[in-house]
Amino acid sequence: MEKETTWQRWVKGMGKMKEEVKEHFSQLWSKKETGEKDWEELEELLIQADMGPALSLEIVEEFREFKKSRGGDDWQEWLYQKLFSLLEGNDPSLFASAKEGELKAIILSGVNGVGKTTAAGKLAYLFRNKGEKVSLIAADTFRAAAMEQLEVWAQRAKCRYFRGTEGADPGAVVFDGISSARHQGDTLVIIDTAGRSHVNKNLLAELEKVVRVTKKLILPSNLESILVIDALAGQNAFLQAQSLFPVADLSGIILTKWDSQAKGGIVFRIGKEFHLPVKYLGVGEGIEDLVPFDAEEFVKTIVY
Ligand SMILES: Nc1nc2c(ncn2[C@@H]2O[C@H](COP(=O)(O)OP(=O)(O)OP(=O)(O)O)[C@@H](O)[C@H]2O)c(=O)[nH]1
Ligand SMILES: [Mg+2]
Repeated sequence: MEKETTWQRWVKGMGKMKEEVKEHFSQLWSKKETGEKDWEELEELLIQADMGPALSLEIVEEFREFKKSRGGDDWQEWLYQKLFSLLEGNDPSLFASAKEGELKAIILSGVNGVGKTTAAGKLAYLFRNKGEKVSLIAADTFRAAAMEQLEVWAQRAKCRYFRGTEGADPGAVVFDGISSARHQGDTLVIIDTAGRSHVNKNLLAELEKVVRVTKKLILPSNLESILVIDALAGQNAFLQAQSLFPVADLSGIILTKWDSQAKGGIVFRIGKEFHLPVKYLGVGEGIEDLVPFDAEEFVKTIVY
């Protein structure tokens, strides 16, 4: 059997939800008499698609207005414009304005188990294939197993790897790792951090220090601070991610586990509530399973 293309998997990740949403819009559009119940059903469906309550209500209300005024005769065009506006300016590229010849850095943060270490490995592979000289830095000094896991990814991606001792201060490890990378003539460091939860103040303080240390050594234009979010985590993902905002000075998002029946709406909710670009989607556990997020293509796939 031919291997599924990343695109196919990407689309499949949105599951049945996409078809249901489309069908609902189409039915409501052609229905002569619509009642409160019809609109409530649509709202419920959008919430189930992970758009979140506020955005779901907003879309329903605006669509109701549009239908009433018959401001156009094409609901798909309307929906396309509405959804695309939520992702306006979503640029998936990293280091769009990086200074050539200066070391670049990516910091990956996020709550436990979302896929940070996996994303670090995939990014190392991706950038190495683009000709960058990459170092993976294990700033998750919390568990020896975590550092070893990253080392395995470094071997797969065929890049350099830097770690400190177990329990070492992650800020100090990052300082040493970046200094070493610079000394070796690397062009990119990717920093994997420990999973943390909003209730653990120590880990949050550690992350803040990792970011602070990195900023001292890397130009702002050459730094990407990426929040990794599990696309399946729904409402929880939002609550947990919010706690990392003040400490990580984020520039973008990677959504992982897209292949495991993610519902798609989370992308719009992120656009609406976080105002951060989605950079990549994780579409599997393999090293190549990372696709750049193309907002236009994505909205087209949902609407048409
Ligand atoms: N299906 C699927 N699984 C993924 C994806 N990304 C990561 N995983 C899996 O999710 C699990 C956790 O991944 P890790 O990369 O260890 O997550 P982490 O955020 O580093 O975890 P901690 O360091 O413990 O906080 C592993 O079993 C990965 O294989 C993805 O895009 N798709
Ligand atoms: Mg990890």
